[in-house]
Parts: sequence; structure tokens; C-alpha cells
Amino acid sequence: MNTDGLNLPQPFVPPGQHQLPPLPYLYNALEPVISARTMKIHHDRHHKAYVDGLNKTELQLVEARRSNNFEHIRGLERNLAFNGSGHILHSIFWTVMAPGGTARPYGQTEYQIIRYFGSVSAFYNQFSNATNEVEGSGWGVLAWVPSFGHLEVFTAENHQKLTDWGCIPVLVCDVWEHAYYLDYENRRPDYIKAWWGLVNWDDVERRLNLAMQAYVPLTLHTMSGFSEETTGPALM
Ligand code: MN3
Repeated sequence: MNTDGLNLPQPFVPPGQHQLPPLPYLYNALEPVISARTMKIHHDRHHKAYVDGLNKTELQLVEARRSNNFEHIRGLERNLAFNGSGHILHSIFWTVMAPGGTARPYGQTEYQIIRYFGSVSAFYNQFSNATNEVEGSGWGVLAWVPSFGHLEVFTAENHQKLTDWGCIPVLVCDVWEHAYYLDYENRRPDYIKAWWGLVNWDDVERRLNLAMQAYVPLTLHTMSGFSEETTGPALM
């Protein structure tokens, strides 16, 4: 499908063509909260491994389709979700942090947080506790849920488990041990508490405004704003 001219925020990525995005700051920019050593290993090795794994899996799936050999499909689908989610969450993770952070949520983010969670502090407390309680390796995630029209806090085990389909992450906190162990050893709560000071709410605000343009309707016939003139044949 030719999507030229639609100004999509993300271009079509052919199978096996994902690239590791560069960090938007120097390795040592987030010190003392996150050390340069942790950032370098985390970005250059861990994130890169997910990009490489995603590309490899997509190319293996190209070959499986070409040869019509789906003997290994179960593992390939698992690797697809694991590595794809790892690539997406890490890419978001780097940009929702900035040296010194920005003070607090504002604008649409603040409005939607208060609207759903009741207060900014109630959201902070849920996010911090949920993220601290992730069993093993995973993430704390603030996501826009288009189907429900509100924000929600999720935890992701590994990268891909325990989410609602269609939700769009706008703020993520990596609590795999590789994200904090060199700096905090096993003190995950201390890392999370310090991590809040790095959150770049400008980026969260931009991500939320983009996410709120998405539609994952529960039922199509109740959607407003879509008419036959714009959608063609009547929706079923
Ligand atoms: Mn990580």
C-alpha cells in the first residue's frame, strides 16, 4: 500500500530493516541517577540485541512464508513479540528520560491523569508500586487505551506480557536488572524513586497527543465522526 503523503509519524519498515535509534543524549547525561556504564551496556548491547533479534526473526518468517515451512512457527512468533516489544519499549524509554527531567505532568497528560486516577500523586503511587512489584524482569507502563478512552498503568513481564491489546505506551520504566543493578544492586525501589527525577514530561505529552489520535473501537457501529462519505460502504 502506498502511504506516501499521509505524513505518518513512522515510515513503513520492511522485514529485517529495524535500526537501533541513537541515544538522544550522551551516555553520562543521566548521571548520577543512571551511570554512563549502565547506559552504554543497556543501549549498545541489550537494546541492540532486541533489534537484531527482531530483524532475524522477521527474515526467518520471510523464509518460512517463501518455503511454506512453518515447522518453527511457535518459537518464531514468540521471538517476534519479545524482541519487537523490547525494541519498542527501549526506544520509548530513552526519550521519556532527559537530564534533570521536567518537573511534572502538564497539559493533556495532567488532565488525563487526574481525570482517570484522581490525582497526580495517586498515579505516581500506583505506577511506583506496580513497577516495583513486577515479578522478575519487566516494565512499568503508562499507556493510553484507545478502546476505553483513558490512561492506564500496566506492568509488562519480560517485554510483551500483561498488556491490553491496542494500548499505546506513553511512559515506561525499565526494571530489568540490567537497567539498574550496577548502580542500585537489588534496591529497585531506590532506582524507581530516583528515576522519576529523569522523566521528560514534554516527550510524554507529545506521545499522549499522538496516541489519542488512534482508534481501536470496541464496536464500529457506535463510533461517531465516521460517515459513509468518508469511509465508503457502511461499516458492519
Ligand atoms: Mn532494558
